[in-house]
Amino acid sequence: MITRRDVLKLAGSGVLGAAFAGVTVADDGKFKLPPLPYAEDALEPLIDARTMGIHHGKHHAGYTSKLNAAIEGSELVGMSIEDILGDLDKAPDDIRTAVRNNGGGYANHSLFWQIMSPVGGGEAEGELADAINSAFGSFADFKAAFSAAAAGVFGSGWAWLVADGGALSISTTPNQDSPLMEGRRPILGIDVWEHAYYLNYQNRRADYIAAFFNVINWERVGELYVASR
Ligand code: MN3
Repeated sequence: MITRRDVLKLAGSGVLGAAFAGVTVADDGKFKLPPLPYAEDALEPLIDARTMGIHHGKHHAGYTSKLNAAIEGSELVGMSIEDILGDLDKAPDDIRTAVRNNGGGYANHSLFWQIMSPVGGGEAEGELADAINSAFGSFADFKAAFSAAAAGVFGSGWAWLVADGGALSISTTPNQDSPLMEGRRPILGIDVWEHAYYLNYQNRRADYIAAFFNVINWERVGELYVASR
């Protein structure tokens, strides 16, 4: 007999389609901190190793453990992060804010590591390039609009490239909110919390955003785009 949790695990494994950014729920129902797909110093000098180590090993790990602590004993245990964030009204009142903040942080960073690479940069290719040209006019126009959105986030938050049934758009969210909370699928995001760049860039967020474009893993973003359709 296949249970709902089995189906969710199958979905997470890619057998039944693409779950959000490959994030899966472990057998014990707890979310796991996904390993970095490269060494902490792999994106040097654009993203320094100390920032990467703290960001993944402390911040992301913290969101993960606090998410697990928040949902423990609730009916959210065993659900995918996509399903949890897609209907926060399902979360009990006393844990909804914790689930929103830490579940968002868990999902956002799980995507963030994947869409960067030590051999990143360049431009989107294939279907994603076509979709970017269709939505924004050209890759350069997209880059300018995305960079402006990221620069314009007041305080802590994220800028996103979101796919809705194949159509692309740029959006921003405050804090650790995710487009998944609006039923929308992010395929690229930049973390503009100061913890993402302050050690290396201090107040120069624009320099960090420019550097980010030199580490974007467009192959992975393209896969996420195709999977979103
Ligand atoms: Mn962060």
